[in-house]
Amino acid sequence: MAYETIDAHQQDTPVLTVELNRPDKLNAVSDVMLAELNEVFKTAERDASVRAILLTGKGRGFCAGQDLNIARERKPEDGEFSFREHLTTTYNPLILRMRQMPKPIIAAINGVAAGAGMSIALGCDIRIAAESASFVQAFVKIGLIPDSGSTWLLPRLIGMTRALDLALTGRKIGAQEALDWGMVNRVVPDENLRETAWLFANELASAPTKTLGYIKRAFDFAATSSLAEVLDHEADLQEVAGRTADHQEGIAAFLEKRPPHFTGE
Ligand code: LHQ
Repeated sequence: MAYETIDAHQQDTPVLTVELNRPDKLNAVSDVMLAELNEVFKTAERDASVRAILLTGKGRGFCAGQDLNIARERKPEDGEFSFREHLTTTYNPLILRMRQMPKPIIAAINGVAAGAGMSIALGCDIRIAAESASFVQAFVKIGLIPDSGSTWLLPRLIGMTRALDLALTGRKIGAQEALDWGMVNRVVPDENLRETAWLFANELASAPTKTLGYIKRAFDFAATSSLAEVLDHEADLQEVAGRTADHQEGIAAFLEKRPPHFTGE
């Protein structure tokens, strides 16, 4: 399917690559981009041939957050625009869809990730950053609070002390600091980003896909539940993971001393 603000491609591979495609604006988010991202993730969720998603940006930015040219035209004081309505119908479903996606999403962060663009990066499961990548909780600079899940995701990744530092000051941090703080999984030279992220995505795409989905679900559930609830939830999910063909294959491969061939079933 042809999109206007993103580029999605998957050729003879279980990895769907999604590129944000407004490079002149550092891939700032428009309403069309929000609709297209929601659509591409919805389609990927249902498409069994997709077993991992690689998200990156074209040009020198990953994503600069909400397009401020569009934001300037909006007049909330006239009742013509509601931040609440906008968020609950566009960004929020997108972030929820990413967190609930039963397949891994790998971000290849090629440049700046600012505002909601940083939230989108945080909504991914694995973050591989180029050395020149940077992160900005830009919201406060324009008098807004962090949205699109940043208040939930950021402290869970880097702790409350550092999350509040970034959110209150809006200061930019580089890839190495993000790595030291546990916000990204790896930092690689700019020229190696695509290759590294691609290999990572392919490795995850050959894993037991359904189980990866259950693992994501288990961790997100655990983030807001008691130990007793989590133990019960783990037992429920293990009940289904234990009935997958990939579980049988994993055991057989181990006992037969050969690499497993997981099919995602
Ligand atoms: C942009 C943008 C941009 C348009 C760079 N828009 N053009 C908000 C409102 C409503 C509802 C929902 O949620 C939200 C959530 C949010 O995301 S709020 C936060 C919005 N984002 C920002 O405030 C970030 C604004 N951008 C920046 O601070 C800088 O551009 C960063 C730090 C991202 C990058 O700085 P530089 O590397 O120095 O690049 P630059 O500033 O020169 O930008 C390059 C071009 O991209 C430039 O256009 P031009 O025509 O002059 O070359 C910028 O105007 C454009 N651009 N971000 N968000």
